[in-house]
Amino acid sequence: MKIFVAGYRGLVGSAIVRRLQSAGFGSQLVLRTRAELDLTDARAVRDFFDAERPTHVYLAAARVGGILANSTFPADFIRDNLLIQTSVIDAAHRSGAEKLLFLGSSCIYPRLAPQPIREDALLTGPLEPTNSAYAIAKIAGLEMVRAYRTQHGMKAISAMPTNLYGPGDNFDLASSHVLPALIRKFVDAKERGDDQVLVWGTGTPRREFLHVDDLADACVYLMDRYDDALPLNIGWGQDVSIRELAETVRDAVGFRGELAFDSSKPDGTPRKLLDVSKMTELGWHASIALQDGVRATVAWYLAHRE
Ligand code: GFB
Repeated sequence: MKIFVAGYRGLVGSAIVRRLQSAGFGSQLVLRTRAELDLTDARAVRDFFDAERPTHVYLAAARVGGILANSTFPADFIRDNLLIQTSVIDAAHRSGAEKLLFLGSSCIYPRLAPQPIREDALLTGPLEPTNSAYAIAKIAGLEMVRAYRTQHGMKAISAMPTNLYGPGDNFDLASSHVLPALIRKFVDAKERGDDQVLVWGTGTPRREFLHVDDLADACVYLMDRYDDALPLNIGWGQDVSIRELAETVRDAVGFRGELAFDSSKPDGTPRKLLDVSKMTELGWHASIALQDGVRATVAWYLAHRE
């Protein structure tokens, strides 16, 4: 077995590598940095797969970002994701890889999908405009997985993670997702002695958060046990409002000031909670509760922010 984790320096890829290493697969990993292998370069990706012939592929490489980055740079999000996933899925097929796991995202479901969102809600309604370019690229990836299964008999599967967080996340305020942004804002505010922290939007949107180590565990579980065209939701099973999330982060950081809301910033989709009953039926469930995961991620940030 030779395992290629594409995007191994990112939030998801690094968690998958940690999970595989702890399961004793460390010596079977083949990893490349972006400088060593540009995954948007189809020729380079073909050459890499022909030379290394990985048997198992975790496609965790993607251009990702929070609501502001997605709405400011939609061209980069659609271009890079289409190129990365097309290059990797096609090269894996041509070089005879035994199994590939592709990662979608909960934001590819319709903006107003019934909650909790079932897998069959895909392509049943209009998308959330703040991330439609990213979503359409990811939907193309899901369809590509389905098409390569049908036409080529490729053992390719897709998983749909909810909003993720954890060690190795992006804490840059302009491009990050809400959870790392709030950790940074509360830590900075506490250290500066500020009396309030500004939270984007109204605080009313609801999101579900999954620790990335739970996602990595689910990915390895599916690689071993699942081989079907249906993409599977992976989530925690409960959501919180952005206000509740901010209070959780505030308490984990130990900031004593107030929350203020900047309603000039977009709320995005009003609610995003995945129906995880299919994963539950398969015997998998997440285990890291939000309070524990946030506390651990605050500690990680304080130790690694330099
Ligand atoms: O995490 P986030 O950027 O992305 O924002 P989405 C979630 C909610 O948190 C929005 C609010 O309502 C934001 O307005 N929020 C509050 C903040 N304060 C902040 C802050 O300081 N920074 C950020 N970033 N948000 C993303 C998609 O949507 O979901 C991506 O754009 C991706 O495509 C990801 O799929 C999972 O949950 O709205």
